[in-house]
Amino acid sequence: MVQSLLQVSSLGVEGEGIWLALGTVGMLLGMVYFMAKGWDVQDPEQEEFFVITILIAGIAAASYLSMFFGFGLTEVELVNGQVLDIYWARYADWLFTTPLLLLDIGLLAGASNRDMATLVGIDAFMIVTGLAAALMKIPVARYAFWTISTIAMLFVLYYLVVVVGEAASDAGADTQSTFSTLRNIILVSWAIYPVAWLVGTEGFGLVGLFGETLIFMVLDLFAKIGFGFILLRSRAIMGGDSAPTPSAEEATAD
Ligand SMILES: *C/C=C(C)/C=C/C=C(C)/C=C/C1=C(C)CCCC1(C)C
Repeated sequence: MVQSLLQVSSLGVEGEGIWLALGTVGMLLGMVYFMAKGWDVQDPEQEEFFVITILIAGIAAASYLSMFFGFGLTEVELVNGQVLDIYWARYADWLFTTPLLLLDIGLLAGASNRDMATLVGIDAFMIVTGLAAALMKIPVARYAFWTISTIAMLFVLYYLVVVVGEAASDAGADTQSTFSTLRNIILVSWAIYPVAWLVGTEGFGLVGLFGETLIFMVLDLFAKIGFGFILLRSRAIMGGDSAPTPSAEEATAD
């Protein structure tokens, strides 16, 4: 049923394919912009931020394109007989892109390898338990895993603010200000994901697949392309943060 509808319309189960197409285009545009901007970057440390951020957009573009073609969509039949359409490909995307986003901000802040490993570990646990929540057949189990995943997310956000924030406080003024902007983007956008899951088809179903796909598309673009745009245009990356005096900052502004 799901497959044949997709073949006929290519627009998904509820027409959400339009948002998947827009998501694909948005990620590709972001990726091309980051590639163009990073084309003649020579400094290996700068290059690292470009490679990571281009990779984030590329992985998300591939994931959106695959979902647009109906790959990565599965049906979960609950014990009460209800059938849910779940795009599991999102979780495969997030398993790689959320650690890469944390790597970007961790490198910016100058966090230690040990702190980064902890952060990425909890983050991966959050995504895997989120996938488990989406695939469980027993409703109580779904909400139990949602709760576990959300607790892991709170740890990730806490760690980002306190531990990574502590590392950033030793950096120059440009780095500190870019760090707080990016940290706030993560705090605001990431916290909406579990809410979208809960009100969407995986949870209470207050919003259908059409609306849920739209919400995730906007969140994904903001959390990845918006994030990358601010990071890769920042003076912290592009302007050289070694001279934090106001006059020197003005002289190096692009
Ligand atoms: C680019 C993609 C990003 C930034 C995705 C972030 C995703 C999350 C923060 C997801 C969190 C979830 C929970 C905390 C509870 C269970 C459901 C999830 C996986 C949506």
